[in-house]
Amino acid sequence: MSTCPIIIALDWDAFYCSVEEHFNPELKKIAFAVQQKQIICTCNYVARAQGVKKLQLLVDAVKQFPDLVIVNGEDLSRYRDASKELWYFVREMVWGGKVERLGFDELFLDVTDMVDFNMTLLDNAHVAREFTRHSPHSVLSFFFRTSQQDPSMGFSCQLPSVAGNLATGSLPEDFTGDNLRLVLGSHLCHYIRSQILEIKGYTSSGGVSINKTLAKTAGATHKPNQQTVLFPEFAQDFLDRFDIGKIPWIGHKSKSIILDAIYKGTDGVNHDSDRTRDATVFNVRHVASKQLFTSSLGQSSGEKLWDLLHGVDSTTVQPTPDIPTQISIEDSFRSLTSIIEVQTVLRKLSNSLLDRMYIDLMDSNGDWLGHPQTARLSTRPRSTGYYGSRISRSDSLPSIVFSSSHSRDYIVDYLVDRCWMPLFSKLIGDTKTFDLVLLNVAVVNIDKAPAKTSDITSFFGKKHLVDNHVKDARREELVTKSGKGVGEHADLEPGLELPWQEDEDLIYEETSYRESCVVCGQRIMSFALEAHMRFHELVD
Ligand code: DCP
Ligand code: MG
Ligand code: MG
Repeated sequence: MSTCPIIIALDWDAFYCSVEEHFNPELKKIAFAVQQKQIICTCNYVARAQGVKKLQLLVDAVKQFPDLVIVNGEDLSRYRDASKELWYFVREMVWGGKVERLGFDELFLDVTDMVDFNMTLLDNAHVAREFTRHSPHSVLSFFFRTSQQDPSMGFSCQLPSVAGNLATGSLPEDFTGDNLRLVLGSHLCHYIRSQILEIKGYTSSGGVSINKTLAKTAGATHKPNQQTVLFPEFAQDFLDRFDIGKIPWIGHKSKSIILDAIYKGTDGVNHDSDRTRDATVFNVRHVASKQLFTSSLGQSSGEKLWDLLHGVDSTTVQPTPDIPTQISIEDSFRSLTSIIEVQTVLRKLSNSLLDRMYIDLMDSNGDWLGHPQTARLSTRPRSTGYYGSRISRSDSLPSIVFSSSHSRDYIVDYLVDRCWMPLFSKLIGDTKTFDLVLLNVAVVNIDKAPAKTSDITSFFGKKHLVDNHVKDARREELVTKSGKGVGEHADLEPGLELPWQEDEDLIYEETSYRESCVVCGQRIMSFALEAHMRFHELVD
């Protein structure tokens, strides 16, 4: 009996552009790009056909494409709202709501139950007799049921034909068992994507396979408005041709660690330039070993990454909760050295944090859906570099943030003066001088609110008196062995760019989440940094 999961990965096409087009359909016909600070964070497919690239510097794009229309995308609220709406819509279609959000524009759907229920409806004798022969006469019209209760709900499809592209261009010999389940998954993926387009007006690219990594990787191969199925027997061949940096969750940092470990000579020196290092999955699998991975990346990260290169990913789809587990906002700098600068940044970050709390934690009646208990401030000293460890301190979150009777400015000042600055003093210790490259403010430990919570004083009366943040009661020292704070995934070993968590942050990070490129100094959204570094690899 087959047991492997059937996973669909969805990624909205040119997402920010699609949202803009939704509000202004005229844009559909023209080449346009969405700008955030000095970068084009995305562009529509009309623009891509002309050669405009995602993550191009604005100045270059405008010079190269003088007719390109630029839309300002600094305000993320519309994208966030659309992302949520699409997520809720998809969740309704998936049994048990097994849908995990990754960033704003990606979803993982575990449709195993839906597929297996429909497998039980298939005439097994027919399947066993006909579907192994590849006979054109063996086509079966099948009604895929999307409801267990209502037999009229569903859609028709032809079996064993596959809906969408094949990741390796080849069809399996055998269309029974897991392969047939994947075929059913491909039809379901097609149906879900069609519903999204018909009812919500958004196109997406989909991948269907037996785990999240394979589904996501497959889905990225045919875009826009297409889908791709990857059968397990072809998974290794499929992965082998990618650069390891293209495999989801293997970031720039992990890639360099792996390549350094492979190409380091016996004298401990790298003799090969980046360009001559063969970074294909095929090569890395053959010249490296699991032992080399674990010794360079740590036991757990090494094993996980080694498994990913072999198509093995046992992480399950974790349905995303309605309210986030934490909200964090950050900004990065070349060098932050004065208290005045720190205060200015903290004021700006506090404003963004409050915006985000209102959007993500408050319902349309103004009632709080979740109550963060803890405020956390993190930083990264310049001495540890742009990829260095963060250090964090945290304390109770002043309940004034939930107040509707104080002005925004008052709340922001209160937070800066009485929450963040005391935490900052603890962070930098006795030293009078500091040089920082990052500041992050976060609210964590978010409790789900009881049904009716508009009376904040009754809810917070016991735990969160307005002034309780200054109390010195048992403050956790949050710097751990690895230098990361609690909530910063302190238990992780270096190397694994922990995708799920990092991207969970992504959902809740603000536009200001930028880092400076160590090569050219440009300020780039941190999740774009890796792509940007690839750009350097190509041109330098
Ligand atoms: N985004 C961003 N900065 C980045 C990457 C993405 O601001 N470095 C934003 C803009 C994108 C959205 O996130 O619209 C989704 O990112 P994708 O990488 O999925 O890109 P698109 O959806 O725009 O295009 P595609 O059709 O290639 O998926
Ligand atoms: Mg996308
Ligand atoms: Mg995406």
